Amino acid sequence: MKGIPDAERTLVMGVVNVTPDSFSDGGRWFTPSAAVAHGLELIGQGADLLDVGGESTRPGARRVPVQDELDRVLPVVDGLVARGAVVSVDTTRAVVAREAVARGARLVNDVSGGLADDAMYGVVAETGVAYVAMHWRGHADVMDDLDDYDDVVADVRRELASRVAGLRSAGVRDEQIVLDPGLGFAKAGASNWPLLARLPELVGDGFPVLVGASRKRFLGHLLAGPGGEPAPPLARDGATAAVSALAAAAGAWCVRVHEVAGSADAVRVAAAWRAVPDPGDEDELAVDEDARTGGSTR
Ligand code: PMM
Repeated sequence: MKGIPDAERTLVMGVVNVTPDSFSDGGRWFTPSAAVAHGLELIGQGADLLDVGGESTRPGARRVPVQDELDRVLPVVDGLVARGAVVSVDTTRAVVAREAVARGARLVNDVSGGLADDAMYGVVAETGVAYVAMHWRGHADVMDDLDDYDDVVADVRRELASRVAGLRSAGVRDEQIVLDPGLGFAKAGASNWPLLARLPELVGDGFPVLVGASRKRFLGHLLAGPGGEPAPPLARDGATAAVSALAAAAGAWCVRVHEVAGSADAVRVAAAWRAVPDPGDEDELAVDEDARTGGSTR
């Protein structure tokens, strides 16, 4: 099946990191069977799709050899696809994307937006797979030094627009493209909040938007204890769910989270919130009244 998965509400993507060192859940689901079991558990908690990744993007992380990434990711993609899950592969490598798509992955989630591998756009064009282009400026070992913006929202939108131009010229269709502001990637703490608060600007650019705030450092700093020490990753899930609600209310297509249950509730709250018609909009109210009465009141 092709195309970007869709629903009436914002989707919830559950994270399945098959890595020994991801910043919030490294090593917990490192064997294929543990990772598949974890993915199925996330579906039970309300995940609409699962993002399988074999390379940590934790700040400072070193690159993983390509064969190790393939060995980590492919058995998990196989196991989850066989159980009917909608699978996304979190990779910056064209060869990993190609193999995962051949095994049934429906989405390629590329945190580098294609900048890490020249062959990526060609694979996306050729396979017709849905593709997340995240805002990125460099690999994890250098990204903390690349946080220099005039206006972080305008700069991120402009850089994402250039990713879109590259995708189009490689033959990728607009219907395949999802954009992501890349929270925490070459973004110091304070740079993340404008990207969230001004999310409607990115949504307004016309592509589905994915938001990945889950357990990130800027939430740890927000929730710092009295001595200023950041809240640990596992203590950031309430704040993550709050971001999910607000992002969904702002029109995000999907939220990417480690703890699914809270965000599954949050996106439903946002959908109910958004479904209430604006009393200032008479056309919308009339349509709503028609829907309730079968159009018999006029
Ligand atoms: N963040 C991480 C990994 N993959 N993908 C997208 N599209 N957006 C993100 O914000 C994102 C991502 C880092 O978090 P992890 O190490 O906990 O998976």
